[in-house]
Amino acid sequence: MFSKHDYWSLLCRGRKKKIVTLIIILIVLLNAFFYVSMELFNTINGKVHKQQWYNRLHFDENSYVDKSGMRVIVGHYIGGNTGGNLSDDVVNSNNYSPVPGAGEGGRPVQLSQRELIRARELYALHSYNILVSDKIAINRSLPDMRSESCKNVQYDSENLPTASVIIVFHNEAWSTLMRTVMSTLLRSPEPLLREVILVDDASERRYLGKELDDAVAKLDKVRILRSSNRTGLVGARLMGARTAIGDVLVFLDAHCEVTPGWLEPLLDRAGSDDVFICPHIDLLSEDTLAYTKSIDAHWGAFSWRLHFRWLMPSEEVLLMKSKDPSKPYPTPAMAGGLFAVRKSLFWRLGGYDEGMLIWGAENLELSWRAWQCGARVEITSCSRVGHIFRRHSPYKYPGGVSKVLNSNLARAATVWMDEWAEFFFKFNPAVAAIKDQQTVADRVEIRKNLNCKSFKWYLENVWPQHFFPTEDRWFGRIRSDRGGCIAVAFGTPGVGGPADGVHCASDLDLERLVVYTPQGQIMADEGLCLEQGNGRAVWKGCSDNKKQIWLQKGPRLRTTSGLCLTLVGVDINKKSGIDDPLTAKRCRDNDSGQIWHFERVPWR
Ligand code: LR7
Ligand code: MN
Repeated sequence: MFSKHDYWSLLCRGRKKKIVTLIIILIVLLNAFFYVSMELFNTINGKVHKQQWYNRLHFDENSYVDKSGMRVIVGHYIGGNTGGNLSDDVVNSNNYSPVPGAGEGGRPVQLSQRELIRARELYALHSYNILVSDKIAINRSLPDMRSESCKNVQYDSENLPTASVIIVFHNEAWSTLMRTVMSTLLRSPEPLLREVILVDDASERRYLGKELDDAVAKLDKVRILRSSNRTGLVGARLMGARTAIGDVLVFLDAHCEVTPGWLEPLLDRAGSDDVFICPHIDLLSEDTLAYTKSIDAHWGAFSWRLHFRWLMPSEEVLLMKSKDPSKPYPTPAMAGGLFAVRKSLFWRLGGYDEGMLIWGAENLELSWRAWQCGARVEITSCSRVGHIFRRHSPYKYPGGVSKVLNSNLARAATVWMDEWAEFFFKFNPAVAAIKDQQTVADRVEIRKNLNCKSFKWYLENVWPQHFFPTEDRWFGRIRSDRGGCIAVAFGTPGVGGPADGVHCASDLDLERLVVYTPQGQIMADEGLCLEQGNGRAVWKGCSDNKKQIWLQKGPRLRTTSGLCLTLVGVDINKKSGIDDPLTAKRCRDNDSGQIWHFERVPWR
């Protein structure tokens, strides 16, 4: 018999033996290396894949949350595709199947790799993760989101007005819609909730027909109205409002979840009959449906192109909030979907502009009308409602997105904005082109009959921090003697971006034009001001900061400490000054980078 050793000795001896052993060890090592790298590759690849999916869902150059968390920007809608390559059966069936515990307490729901792929295929249907929504019970629990000071407020519940909650929808997901309804039923004090009115804006999905009727029939206080033609959210809300029997109309989007104590602060304030009161809108993640607190200090306003924006509120409001966080505070504009108003006030001020189609601009119109005609728009942090914010519109816009949006914007601007309507039209030719097709005589009549104030009054009194041009603000292009202009570079993601010399472009290019205030602020669209940073100048949210003051001394712009705004020449061969950094430097006699030409552009 051979021992192990003999066997080896038979095969090879001496040096040969050593070489074979080495080769075997090498093969084993190589194998291990290969295995480890394959694993690594798979993990990384898996991660990249996941991240790409996530990024694709989130990326939208018109909307972002600032890194500092100070400012949330809500973009205009870009029409998504409505799930064109999904089968009829998939589009029309309700796949609600709650998994015990999923999403309870507002926690996120995570999917397996396989489910993620499916979720991605289905995403276009609703522009949120329907697979996740279908796993979460329609009566899931949510945490009490109120601050301590809000919890301590005692409401005179006996004497609060009653609510008609109006929820309009077009092709909404069953689980999301029902969760909006159930959360309302579960978290509204019984005597205060008169009814929940669902208004179906001509949905095409099968599960929103009889199946929904049957579900609603089992619920006390809930009824459903159906519009036979697609009227848009304004038409649908009006349809609901006309039949409402409660004292206060409370509007909600069809993908909301209300939290404990949400209704009382709204009814308490709406009772006063001169205010449109909005809840604090929290976020329901479109990917995981996690309930996430949104930034505490925000109010609603709009950009030069009339895109709705969340901005930092005024110092005054911040101070008021810090003194008493439970006190409702004013906002120049509302987001539009979630608010309460006494029914009598809603109708007295002219309801809604029925000429507004499908989606958009009705929130600005209503906000301007409220303020200019003697009412107010406010937000109460004590009423917390979650809303799924979608980055793309999942439904169709008959006539085309831009046509619909532009005509709504044209109507709102024409009726309420006075001189600033001319500003808006001048720089938005596509809107100007269709403005004369709008018949707004009845809306102008309402403005006259209610004796409403001017837009100038609105800007000066409701939103004095605004960044629009005015009679006493210079407007135009500030061009460096070296060639570049002072403007936010294209693609700079808003707040905190470094400031460079930018291509000057044409008179109609809003992105290249700035407001120069008598105080010395250089303001661009989106409320960005040129600020001297540490070393470089940056674009920052406009504020009272002294570093945002640039005083005009002849052709120079000087900081309060006497430095000169300079377009620094990095490359001496480059004459244009484009992409060169802006900064404040010691003033010099012969630096062309410190010489600025003010080219006025009429703003209307
Ligand atoms: O043709 C339509 N018919 C409808 O019934 C189009 C829409 N709708 C319904 C729709 O199903 C939904 O329930 O109207 C509701 C609002 O539509 P969304 O959810 O597509 O709008 P949004 O949430 O993106 O847009 C905001 O701005 C809109 C401007 O027209 C409306 O005012 C929305 O109500 C408003 N939503 C909010 O304010 C929620 C908070 C946003 C934030 C942050
Ligand atoms: Mn919505």
